[in-house]
Amino acid sequence: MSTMTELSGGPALPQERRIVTAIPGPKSQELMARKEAAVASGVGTVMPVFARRAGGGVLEDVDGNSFIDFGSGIAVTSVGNSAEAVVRRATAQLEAFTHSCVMVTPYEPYVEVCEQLAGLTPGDHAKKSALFNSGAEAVENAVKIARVYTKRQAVVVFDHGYHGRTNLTMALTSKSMPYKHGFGPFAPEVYRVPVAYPYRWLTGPENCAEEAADQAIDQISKQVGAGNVAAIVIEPLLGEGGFIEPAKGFLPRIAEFAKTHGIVFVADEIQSGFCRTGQWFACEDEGIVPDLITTAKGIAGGLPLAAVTGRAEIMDAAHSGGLGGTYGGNPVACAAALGSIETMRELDLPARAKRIEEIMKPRLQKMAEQHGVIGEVRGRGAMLAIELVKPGTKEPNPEATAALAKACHQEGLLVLTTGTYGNVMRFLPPLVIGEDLLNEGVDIVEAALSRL
Ligand code: PLZ
Repeated sequence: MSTMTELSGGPALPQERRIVTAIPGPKSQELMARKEAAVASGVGTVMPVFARRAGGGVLEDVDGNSFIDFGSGIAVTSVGNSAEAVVRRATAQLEAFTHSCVMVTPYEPYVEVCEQLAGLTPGDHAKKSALFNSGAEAVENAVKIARVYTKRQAVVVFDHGYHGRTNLTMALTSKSMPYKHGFGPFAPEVYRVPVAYPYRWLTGPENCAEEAADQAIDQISKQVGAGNVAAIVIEPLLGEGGFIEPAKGFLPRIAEFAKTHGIVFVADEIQSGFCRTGQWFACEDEGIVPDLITTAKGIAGGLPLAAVTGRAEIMDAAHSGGLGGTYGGNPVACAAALGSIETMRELDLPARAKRIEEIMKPRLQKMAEQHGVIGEVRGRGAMLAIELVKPGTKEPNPEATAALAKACHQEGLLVLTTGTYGNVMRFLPPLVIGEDLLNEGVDIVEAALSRL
């Protein structure tokens, strides 16, 4: 076993794949029947097994099956589940007090998380933060802050973008099914423009960045009016849209346009942030310094916490009492975040993410050469994906994607799909996963692909 697992500091959970029942096993089936009776049908499930324990690179179910984890609870447990520093700090906080509400009596961990965010996020300007419970709530608040600062209303988002499931963030999210269908009407003053998606750009990838930026800027200028735009919100590496890396040069053009017109440029790094792509934040790869950055997921090792961080003068534009919520920046979640950040620094998790790319990407690329069903391999760090197509075409192949995911699940690999067309298999292992497990997971994908 590689040192990666030893360094994870996780619980004494065997770092192995182990399938001892049919998937799902009898206990999971029993619980699933109870779920179906008691839990609203709208709350879906990717894998029909119930979790019992998780840590390092594995998740164990109630029947004793142990899965290699390539999902991290959707890019959340980057430091591993129940990471030592997260448990230690959160436990101490649980014993001290669980809640006071920062709007009633503040507490140090909240301030310390904001201090950490100021230091870690791109740019050396004065920064401030506000903390919330979920990614969607952070995005909503970024928009509120940008509107009050600019005294403008319009918000620009992109094709294939995902920003959440609340009313405003549904409006910002691109994909109808399952996120928006039947749930309207949606919030007004939201405008969607093209993103530089090289693989699917009509004229090919070569001029994609320039052409997409031209189109986006032209649409904003002509259809909205740059002077009406409060914020441009974009994921530097689009997650739910299909792990799309905007063609190099696109993001800088959009950021420059925002700057020229006094528009607040918001990087939504809820999925791509906190070491996931091999940097602390994905926008660093193109030297982008966003005015505001939204974070969640990886920030707190599994506890619900989210943040908006940005230029002090923008963050301070909201009147006192204008931002908040009962639970935002809960002390236990803040303590967990400090444990998570401590782990990321100590284990140099950006480097781990790069190492994961180094191991996985060439193997995925080799598979793509052998299997026409893989249209493209993409992503950075431990945010990697394969886009599946009908061989010989670029036609999306969601059926093959679903079949591949199911085959992997049966073999003991927890893996997720994504994408506007449901045809992208994404790989989001915990950054502390052992190299043996990582390779074993890729072996499973490879074998399942050959059987497809
Ligand atoms: N912005 C970039 O990735 C959450 C959604 C899973 P919440 N992505 C996973 C699902 O089907 O609900 C996400 C994101 C980006 C915002 C969000 C929203 O974060 O914490 O789920 O509200």
